[in-house]
Amino acid sequence: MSEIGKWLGQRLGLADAERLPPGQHRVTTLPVLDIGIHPLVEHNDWRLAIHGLVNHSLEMSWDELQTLPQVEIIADIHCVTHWSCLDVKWSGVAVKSLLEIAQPQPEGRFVTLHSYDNYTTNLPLVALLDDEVLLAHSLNDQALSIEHGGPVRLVVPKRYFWKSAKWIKAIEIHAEDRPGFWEARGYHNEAFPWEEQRFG
Ligand SMILES: Nc1nc2c(c(=O)[nH]1)N[C@H]1C(S)=C(S)[C@@H](COP(=O)(O)O)O[C@H]1N2
Ligand SMILES: [Mo]
Repeated sequence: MSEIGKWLGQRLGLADAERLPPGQHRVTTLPVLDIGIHPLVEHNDWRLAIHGLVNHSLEMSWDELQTLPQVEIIADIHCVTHWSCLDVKWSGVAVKSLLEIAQPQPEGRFVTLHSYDNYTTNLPLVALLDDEVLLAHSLNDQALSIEHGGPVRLVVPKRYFWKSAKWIKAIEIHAEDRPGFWEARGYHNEAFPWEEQRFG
């Protein structure tokens, strides 16, 4: 390799290393991780409900989801089991644009994400208003496979990956915070990788 190539590689390597939060190592493909049930949800059967403390509860079909503005993000994904996958491309709909339709009520400050495998996870509502929080139907320009949560999963890049509910079925908005599946089993409620909020 040329000197300039080596120099560039080191520069890039360094840059990548700087993108790894504490305690993380890099993987180049996204592993499959979940509680073990891969629900098969056909496009025709897929529904996403938004309910609870909202002015307009809604139930969205796959076709309706496609009519909403489509966005792409490239994000670094960090899992609590210490791997990080950099520059993952997701396409879908910003959760924010769905929440604009549903109109959460002022006292609705927390959400539970419900999935087709009965997994749940929780977040403050404001976390979902971030532009890069997506209902993703594509991963690296391919239709999202079942093992990665297809047809549609949540992607919340700024938190550890367990907050990114695969096979998402409903967004429930309530006044009080309710721990989800892993949060009730000792995982951190907030889950910020740069703060290394893994447990407790
Ligand atoms: N519905 C559902 N979503 C889930 C999980 C799950 O078990 N069920 N596991 C979470 C965990 S712990 C991780 S690390 C990521 C893994 O996503 P991946 O399999 O696409 O890498 O999904 C998250 N979302
Ligand atoms: Mo995980």
